Amino acid sequence: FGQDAILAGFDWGSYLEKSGLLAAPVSCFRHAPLCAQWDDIYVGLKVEVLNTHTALYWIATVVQLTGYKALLRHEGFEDDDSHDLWCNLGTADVHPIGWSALNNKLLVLPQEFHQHIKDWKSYLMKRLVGAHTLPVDFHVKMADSLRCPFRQGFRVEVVDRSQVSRTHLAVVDTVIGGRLRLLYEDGGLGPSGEVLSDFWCHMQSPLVHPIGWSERVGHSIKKTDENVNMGSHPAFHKVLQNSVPDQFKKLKTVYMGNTFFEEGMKLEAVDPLNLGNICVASVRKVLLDGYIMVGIDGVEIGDGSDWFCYHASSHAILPVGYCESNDVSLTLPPGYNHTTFTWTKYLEETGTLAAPRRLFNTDDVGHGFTPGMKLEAVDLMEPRLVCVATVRRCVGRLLLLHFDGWGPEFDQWVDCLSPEIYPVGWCEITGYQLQPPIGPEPPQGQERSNTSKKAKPF
Ligand code: MLZ
Repeated sequence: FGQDAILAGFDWGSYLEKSGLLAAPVSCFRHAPLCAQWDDIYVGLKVEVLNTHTALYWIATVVQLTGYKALLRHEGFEDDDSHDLWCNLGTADVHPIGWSALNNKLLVLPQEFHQHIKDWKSYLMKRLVGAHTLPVDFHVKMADSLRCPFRQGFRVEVVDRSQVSRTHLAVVDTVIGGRLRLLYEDGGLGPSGEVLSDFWCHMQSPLVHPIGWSERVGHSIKKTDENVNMGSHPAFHKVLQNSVPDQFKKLKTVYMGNTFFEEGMKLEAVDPLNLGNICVASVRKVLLDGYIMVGIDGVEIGDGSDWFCYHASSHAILPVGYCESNDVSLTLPPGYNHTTFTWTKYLEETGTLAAPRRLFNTDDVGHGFTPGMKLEAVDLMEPRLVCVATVRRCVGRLLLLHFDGWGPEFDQWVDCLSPEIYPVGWCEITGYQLQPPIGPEPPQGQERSNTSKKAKPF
């Protein structure tokens, strides 16, 4: 599986035109390249763009924006959209006005115009007076934001995909657009040297940590099996280098003083293995630095191996009653049903307390996403895959993402600040493979059911 969008003939421009839907603007994605610059990018900007057929530059106007992609109309065509072209502003073929002159490139009037514009010099002057263009440092900023503090051979601690309650040492193999391909240190190699167990996540993912993190906060870590030799894989040929806290995103500091989460307290939590479900859950263990281990009520195996570590500031843990007040269907423990379940009764029955509301980070961050917006999003159950997706719902800072062409059982709740969601055109800029929608969209109006799709870890 895993099909490249370009090979499959997928094109964001025509896909969006067909569906009539909009892409989420780059300014919604705070970790994305050029997010901070995006206020200066708008419809009406003029740019110099390379004509790939003639290898010459000409001037064009942005007539539409979808993510990083701009629909350009060449100067001279005015209301004629027949030659409009989609262009990724993050790639190097689009420049501010004046760039050609500075770089000794020819700005050449395309053949087609010779007939109908007689005095094109004064025509152009008229069109350019008062026009705005890309910031001069646009591509420099772009390159800066793609710099990444990780390289092949860096060691990290990352969630163990075979047992989510513990971490495992891993080595960075590949970095694309800030996303890391990690190889578990004893992941094993197949008969032809292929890696049997890898894991992908963005360098700012909450699942990846510097060396020493597990021990410091009291999280369990799998011991590397020294008998498994990874020596024949190139990532292990490097002088391995331990990653340090400075390379990672700083989390909101939480004060763990007098009132903090306590073992046994109840809450609502996104099920780490079925990310479309928000479930009745319990705090199982309190670690240091604001981390807690959470178990999903009624389905725990009992040995703690299915607990999951969330930071107190995580979007994935919510106070009791959150689903009800936001009209989200809460996934109940087996044996309970929606007509009879109430939190008050449940807390009474189980003799437990609800975790105090103020411990949760449900701050509304004013994110700008709205239902229907398209984006490129990681399928966190197969985190190698960046897929064509749609925002289905927005609840506080949570977004319910739908993967185009896939059933509602694949939907996932993610934080609006998740580093695993990207603007339309991100894959094209970074060279990451984009997964196109498979097949046509399933019939609309179908509500997701609360059933587990698969109990397969990631
Ligand atoms: N092997 C998996 C791929 C699912 C990928 C879905 N991405 C939205 C399956 O077919 O179940």
